[in-house]
Amino acid sequence: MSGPVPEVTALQEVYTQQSLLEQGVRWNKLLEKFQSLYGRSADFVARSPGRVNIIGEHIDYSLYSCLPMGITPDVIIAVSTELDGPSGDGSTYKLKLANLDDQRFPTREFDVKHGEVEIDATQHEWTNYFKAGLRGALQLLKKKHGADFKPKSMQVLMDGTVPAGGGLSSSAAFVSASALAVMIANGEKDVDKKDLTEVAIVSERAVGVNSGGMDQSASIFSEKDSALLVNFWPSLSARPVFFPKTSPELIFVIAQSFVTSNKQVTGPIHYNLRVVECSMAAAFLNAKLVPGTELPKDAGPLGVSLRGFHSNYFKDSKKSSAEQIAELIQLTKSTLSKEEGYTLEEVASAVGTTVDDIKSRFMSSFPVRGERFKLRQRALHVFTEAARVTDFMTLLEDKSHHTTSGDTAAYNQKLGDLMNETQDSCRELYECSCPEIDEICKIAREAGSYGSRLTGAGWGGCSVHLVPADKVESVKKAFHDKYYSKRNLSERDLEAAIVVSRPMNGSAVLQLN
Ligand code: NG1
Ligand code: MG
Repeated sequence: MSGPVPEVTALQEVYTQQSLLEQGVRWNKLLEKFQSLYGRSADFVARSPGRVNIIGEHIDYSLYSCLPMGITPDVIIAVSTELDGPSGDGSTYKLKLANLDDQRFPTREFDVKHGEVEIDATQHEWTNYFKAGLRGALQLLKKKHGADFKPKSMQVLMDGTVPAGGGLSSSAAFVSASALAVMIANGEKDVDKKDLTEVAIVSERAVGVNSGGMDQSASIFSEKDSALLVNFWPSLSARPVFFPKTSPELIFVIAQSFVTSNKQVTGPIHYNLRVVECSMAAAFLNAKLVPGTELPKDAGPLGVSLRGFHSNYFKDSKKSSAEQIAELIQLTKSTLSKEEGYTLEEVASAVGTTVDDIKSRFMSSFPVRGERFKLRQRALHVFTEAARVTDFMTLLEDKSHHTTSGDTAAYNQKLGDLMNETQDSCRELYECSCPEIDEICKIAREAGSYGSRLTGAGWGGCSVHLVPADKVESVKKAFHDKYYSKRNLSERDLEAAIVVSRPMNGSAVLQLN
């Protein structure tokens, strides 16, 4: 389902009827402020939304499929390019970056020399995300147009409504919208969604996170009224997946925990460490179970993945993918037997190499800290989660449920059970939940949610709940009574605490003149 990022002419094409008024006010504010800030009107606005992941958590960077959907909160970037063309020889051009929320995100100006964008990932600075998208887009443009390519100067004003550090992928929305804005500003027509996604995935790694590709795919490819199955193996592809029209309708309720996990800070002991553990597990299993073979090089952040080991192990096998995964779960239990985790020395000896080699292969691109690497638990999470995604998809695509008759409650509960199992696995095996998220899930289930779990990286952030339409109000009330009212939250936080979003469109461009 590739093709160009759509150009829209009206906000109706981007948002739901219910949110139009509010979004109209917001877009007008953006365009008016643009005019007053830069003394001219914007040429276009690029938009990319956040996402919620329904199932398939922490397996994208192991190159297993996941099932996210685009949501209403998004990043919108207004741009003009006409003024301040490139300097005399075209080697330097100027960027002005402002944010509607200029208290929290102060305006910056910088020069880009010879198309090189410097990013200091050690600084937690909001414009880094724009620069990441800029760098990726410029690389692509240079590749396409050759050495003569001269980027345009840009004036930029952005606004983001995806809560930062909240698991709804504010970063990917920002990077994807930025890369798109740079492509359009430089005259690209019909920006290909797959090219843009690949640029955004690689770009985001420049900000210091070893991320997989789920968020950028969801932000760019999503379509109204459907979830998105994102496959990473053997290469990136995505397709819409429709939920059965059950009665009462199934709704996704997204609830913030207000525990903020900042990957730039906690990456070395959380996110980036998990990426390393999964890649080490792949190398370990490969060395033990397919000795004498190399792990195939692939698009994972560290160049090898559990999915790569999977295909190496089952080369030419006739078994179904469900049988393969079931076997991998058993093999992981017997091969990676140490519950307490492995030291670097143990990993090196199993792989048949030195500690230095392991460090340079797995621990040199991003800082990680760890004494023992829990390869067994991480691999078991990945394989069982991959199986749950398949089971979830099988349920969704079982046409007998695409009617309003039949035992919908039992069917819905099956979907919910899979989400609940994901939460258990994230808590026990992947250790990426936190007590607050566990509590929110319990509150929701007691109030009528079929399935409740963390969404996104975890260690705080957001949770997602599968709720029948007639229980949405009681679930929301339970969150307020039993969780939010016990915390000291600002008006603004409370407003953003719960999002009830339908699946929304991905990236789009609104041309203004
Ligand atoms: P968040 O933290 O929600 O943006 C991260 C990764 C995803 C994926 C999920 C876990 C980034 C940009 N995104 O999402 O690729 O691995 O965690 O499933 O790092
Ligand atoms: Mg993110």
